[in-house]
Amino acid sequence: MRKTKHILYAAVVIGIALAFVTPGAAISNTKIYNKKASSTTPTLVSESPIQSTGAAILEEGFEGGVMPPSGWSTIDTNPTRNWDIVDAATYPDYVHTGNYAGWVNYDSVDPSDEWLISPDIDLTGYEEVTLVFWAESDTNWPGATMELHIRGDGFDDTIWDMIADEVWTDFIYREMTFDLSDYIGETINISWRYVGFDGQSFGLDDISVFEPSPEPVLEIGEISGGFGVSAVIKNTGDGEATDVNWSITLEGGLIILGKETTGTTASIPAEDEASIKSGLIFGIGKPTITVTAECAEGPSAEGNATGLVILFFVLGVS
Ligand SMILES: [Ca+2]
Ligand SMILES: [Ca+2]
Repeated sequence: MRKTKHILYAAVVIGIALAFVTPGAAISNTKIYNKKASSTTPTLVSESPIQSTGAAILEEGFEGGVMPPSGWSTIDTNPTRNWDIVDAATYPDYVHTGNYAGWVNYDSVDPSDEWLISPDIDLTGYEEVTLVFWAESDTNWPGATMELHIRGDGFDDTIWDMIADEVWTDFIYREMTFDLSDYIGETINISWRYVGFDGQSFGLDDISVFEPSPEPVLEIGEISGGFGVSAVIKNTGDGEATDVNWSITLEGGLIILGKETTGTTASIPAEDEASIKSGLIFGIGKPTITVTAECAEGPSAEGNATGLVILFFVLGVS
C-alpha cells in the first residue's frame, strides 16, 4: 500500500514536473514572436498578391509549409532560432498572404548567422529583371540585421542591409523592390542572411523575380494656341500606349464654342508622341486649358495652361 502510494506520488510529481518543463521547453525553443508582440499588434501594409506584372522567373510564397522550400537551402549556424515557417492559423499577423511565410526569430542567447538561399536563377536573355518580396520587421533592435546577397560565379554582393538602409519603427510587412538588371547574363542565387545578436525577428513572404512588362508612360508636352488649341501627348515609357483617350477643355471666360474636345489616338509607340488639336473655339476671356490623356494600359497624364481667347483665336498660351 505504502509502495503504491509512493509510486502514485512519484507519478504525480513527475506529471507536475512535465507539465511545467514541457511547455517551458516548447516556449523557449519554438514559440515565435517579435519583441513588441505584447504591446503592439502588427498590421499589414497590404494584402495584395505577388506583384509580378511580367514573365515570372521565380516565385516563392512558402505555401508548401516547409523550410527550406523545394529547391531552396538554408545554412544554420546552431540548433535554434534559424529559418523557419510560420503558419497563418497560429500567427495571422506574421504571414503576408496565404497560409505560410518564412520566418527567422530573434535570438538573445546565441549569435545568429542564418542563410536562406534561393535556387540558382539563370538571367541570360532578359532585358530587365526585378525582385520583389515582402518583409516584416523593424529596426528598433539593431543588434542583428537582414542582408540581401546576390551571389554568382566570382561575386557576392550585399545589395541591401536592413539596419544600415532602413528606418522602420513599426513591425509591419513592407514591399521591397530591387532592380536585378545588372545581373542579366549571370546565373545567380538570392540569399536572405540574418546575422547578429539580439535583433528583431524577420518575416518573409511573396518573393517574386520577374521580367517587368514594357509599360507606357504618358506626359502632356507643349500646349499651344493659334486657331484652336494644340497639344502634344508624349509616351516616355518602354511600351506602346493604345487607345489613348484625350480631352482638351477650357474653363473660365466666355467660351461659346469648343469648351471641350475629346478624341482617341489609336497608338503612341514607346518613346514617341502624338499631336492633338481642339475643335473650333469661339469666345472671349482667359480660360484655364486642361489637357488629359489616358491609355488602355492604365497610365494617364494631365497638363494645364492659360491662354487668351479672342473670337476664333487663342493667344499667349503658357
Ligand atoms: Ca505565403
Ligand atoms: Ca540560430
